[in-house]
Amino acid sequence: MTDHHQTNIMTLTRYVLEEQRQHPDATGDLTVAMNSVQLGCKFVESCVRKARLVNLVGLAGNTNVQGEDQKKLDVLSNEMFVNALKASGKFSFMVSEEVDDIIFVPESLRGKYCITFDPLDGSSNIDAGVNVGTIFGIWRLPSGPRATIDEILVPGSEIIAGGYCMYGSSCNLVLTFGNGTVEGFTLDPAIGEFILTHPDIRIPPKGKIYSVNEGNSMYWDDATRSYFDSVKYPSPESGLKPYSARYIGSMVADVHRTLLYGGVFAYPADRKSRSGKLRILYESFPMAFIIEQAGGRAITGTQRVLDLVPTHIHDRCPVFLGGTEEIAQVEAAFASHASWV
Ligand code: P6P
Repeated sequence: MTDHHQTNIMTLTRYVLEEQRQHPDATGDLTVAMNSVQLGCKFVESCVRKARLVNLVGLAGNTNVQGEDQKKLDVLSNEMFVNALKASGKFSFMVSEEVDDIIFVPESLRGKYCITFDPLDGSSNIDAGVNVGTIFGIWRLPSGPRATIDEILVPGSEIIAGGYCMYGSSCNLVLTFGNGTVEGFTLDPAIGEFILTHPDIRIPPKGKIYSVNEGNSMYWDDATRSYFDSVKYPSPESGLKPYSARYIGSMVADVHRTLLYGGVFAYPADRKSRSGKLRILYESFPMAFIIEQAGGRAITGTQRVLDLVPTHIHDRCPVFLGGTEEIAQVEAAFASHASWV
């Protein structure tokens, strides 16, 4: 029987179902949960795509917990995700970058998972048409629907699913369930399905690109400065060429390029932000999980990001993520130079 590829497509829904079948004790709850995540991403993609047409960009007049101006798309995206995830009946708690406090799901709809998400990360770039994205992480609550909020502030290594959806020239959803593989899907708007286009993504151990906001370099500690100097000004005897600099200022876009091409992405601690800028629960943990499952590493400079335990839902941490050889070089710089981490 000839396998007519175009009639036997691996959609995200089918992939999640097949993943469920790998676990005899699976109840299908995560499958339903992932469908609500998919719905949120498809909705945001359609809004971002037509944002400039229906004037959805521009300030919504209020600010979020980070004190940043909330753009209309932020508000819309957050509401869509909260409603879709609540309606799934698979989550008891949610943490959103756009909401000050923990979002409690009504008793009748509580489930055994907690989800943390940034509904529209990089949104300050929307007006310029730069790629933005949704980042999410899913944790299983030991006490299920009866869980208390202390079950959210656990080591990042407890995460069971992590992913992002990037809204750009195409819509790419990248996901891992911690089974050692990272899968990339592309939305086919004609049928409204995410199709597997990048199976088993592996990050190169070493690349040629560094990605950091050098506008903060005067505030860096010695270790951070020493690391970036080592890739910008390689010693003549090393025979190495300087890395290229690529920084979009939208984490999903910068991490996606790093995942596919290799190199290092960083948001280091600096004198202005001693814990860095990126939020642990819904930026650093999901991205660290993806990079590790793709064969790379993610550290604060001195410790593994996924070993951190946040004390507050909007805590931040410094992040260096990339291929194993890149991160070994970061570690060496932090081992031999003063740092705040
Ligand atoms: P900076 C976007 O606001 C964001 O949270 C991430 O998407 C991005 O990596 C970072 O901030 C950019 O921060 O200070 O370099 O503009």
